[in-house]
Amino acid sequence: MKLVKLGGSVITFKGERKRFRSKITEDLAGELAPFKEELCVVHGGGSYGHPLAHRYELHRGLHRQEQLAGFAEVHRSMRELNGRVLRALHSHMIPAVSIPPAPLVSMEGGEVVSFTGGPFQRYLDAGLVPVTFGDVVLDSLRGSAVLSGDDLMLLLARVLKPVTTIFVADVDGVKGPDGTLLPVVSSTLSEVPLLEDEMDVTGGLRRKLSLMFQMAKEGFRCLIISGLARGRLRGALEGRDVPCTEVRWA
Ligand code: IP8
Repeated sequence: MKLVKLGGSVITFKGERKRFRSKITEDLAGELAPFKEELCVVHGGGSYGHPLAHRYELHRGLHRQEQLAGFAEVHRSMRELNGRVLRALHSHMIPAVSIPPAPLVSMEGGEVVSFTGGPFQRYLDAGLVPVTFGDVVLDSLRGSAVLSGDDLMLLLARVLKPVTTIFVADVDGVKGPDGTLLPVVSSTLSEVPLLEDEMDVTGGLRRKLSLMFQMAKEGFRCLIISGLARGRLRGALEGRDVPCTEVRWA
């Protein structure tokens, strides 16, 4: 089975307020379509999630009454984005069904402490394509936390045991200091050049990579590819050599 994350920077225009990249997402859905019998999709928040969650400081916990309205608004915005992703998948005859993550995840101090993955396997067994997404969730210590799509990739990989996990980004992969694409990034590499985005409420590229290293450590093949270059997602899913970065443990 294949586990694919459509990054928020690919399916939305990240610098703008709630702008969906419909053409790109539909093209990506077309590339996913041949694999619909063995597919689970996760998507990020992009401009539908991060700026709002940041504005209400939901990644820092619930401390003020007005944050409740913010919590509800971020969730609604993520549901809106999720509806658009579903529509793109449906336009390519992928039987995609939304499984919102919040009721299935318990968080404590910003860390996931339990995850119920059974529903995902049941949907897959029924021939459907489960689609889930990063969202605001309750946190037993802080009140609220932001669960990222990357966290979900690790949690789902443990349950679904995918052959390949693909992170679709708006860049070709990880670049070295001279700007060339690194075909492999290993956990022993001490200095990976990282660009941080201060609006990112789920830890940016640093946290993303550490989750990927964890996935690689647990034996999952983990690729970062560009969703803006046509055919790469399909090529990677077919097991062909495409420009990408593979994240490896050690
Ligand atoms: O873009 C974050 O998911 P991510 C979701 O995968 C929200 O980190 C609500 C910001």
